[in-house]
Amino acid sequence: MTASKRLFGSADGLWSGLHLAPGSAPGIALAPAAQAAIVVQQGMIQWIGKAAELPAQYAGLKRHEGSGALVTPGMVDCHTHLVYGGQRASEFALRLAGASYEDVAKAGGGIVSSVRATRAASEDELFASAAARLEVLLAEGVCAIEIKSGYGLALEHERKQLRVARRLGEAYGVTVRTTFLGAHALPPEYAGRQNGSSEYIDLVCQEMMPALAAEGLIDAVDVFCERIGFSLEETGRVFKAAQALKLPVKLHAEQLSDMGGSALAAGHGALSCDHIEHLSQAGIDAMRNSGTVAVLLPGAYYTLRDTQLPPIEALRAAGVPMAVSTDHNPGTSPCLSLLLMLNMACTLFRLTVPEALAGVTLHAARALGLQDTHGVIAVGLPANFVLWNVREAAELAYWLGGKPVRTVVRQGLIR
Ligand code: DI6
Ligand code: FE
Repeated sequence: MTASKRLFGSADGLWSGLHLAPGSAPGIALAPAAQAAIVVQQGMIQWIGKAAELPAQYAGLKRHEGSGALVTPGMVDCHTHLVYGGQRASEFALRLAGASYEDVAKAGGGIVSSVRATRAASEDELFASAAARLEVLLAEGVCAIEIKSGYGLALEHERKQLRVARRLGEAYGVTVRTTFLGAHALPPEYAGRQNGSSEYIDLVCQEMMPALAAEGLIDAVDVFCERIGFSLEETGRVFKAAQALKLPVKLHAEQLSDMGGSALAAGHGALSCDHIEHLSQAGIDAMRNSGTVAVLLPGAYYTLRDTQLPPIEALRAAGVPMAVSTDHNPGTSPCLSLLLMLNMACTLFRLTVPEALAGVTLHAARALGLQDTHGVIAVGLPANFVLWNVREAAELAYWLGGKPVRTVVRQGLIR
């Protein structure tokens, strides 16, 4: 895949002939058949409502004809590891032959093999490969994306990844939230040392995080809290260091086992706990009390052929907001389609279509702390919305491999 260049036009004007997907514009309830309109001025949403109630002052604006398209907020992909060197198709083959994810990791493959390839790549090489992947996500209507580090595992290489993430945001006019995941895996040079894990966590907390935060490269901090990652105690140390720098936290929690990470994260006011297949009721209660978003990652569940479903019914009963994301990464979710995740969230995890749609818009925005600017269509927000060639919202989750996007408006431009 290679990156390509395109020219964009302004989205300013009157967008007419639209159908509003349910839940897309808070406070605006239209009958399914009612035509909606959106007014964009200087890249911002100026008005949205029933076309028949359009204020006269907007009637003469340049018109963008929707021709009955369904409109949703711009999609938000709230958990990705988009920037890395190489790829890991060979591991896919090993797993087909019976090896587990943990087997592959213990044998020196897994995350550490992406670390080798990421360290070996230049910043420009990482930019080019990630840009090509980003373009695929953007073409499906993604308007905001989280990008984690965690394949560098040394200051200069984590910096390189985060710088690429920032550059992608600027080059593509897409909102990028960077997450420092220095505590993703033990770097090879620390493996086999007596206190290697603890010493590496010291490096993460005392050197890497403060330096990268000072360079403005970190929007949030994450840890892989797992048997093959870092312990609860080490996770707590990383969170403490993040809080000292006033950085919000999130967590790869309870993916392969119940480590109690979600309750710890919730206790630190985490934005989100992600994966959570093995989440306990105590974890759910803690997340509800802290307003932490549950990020569901069906692509990893599917790729690993996991059989432990996240506790969807209990999360729903507790009122914990559920987001859905690609978890794009070269090991467990080489997925470049948020729409496919919408389908899998419904088919595999039994979310309803409105829940899944809120999961890739409203709740995904909240998982990134972007709830005031993304995830809904509302007056005063930057114009981020998608016109779809479908009649009803359920089609967005229903078609497998369809190409339903008609037009993407991102940061006030038609893409
Ligand atoms: N959980 C995941 O799903 C990814 N990282 C993590 O902590 C997998 C990363 C990889 O295998 O490269
Ligand atoms: Fe992940």
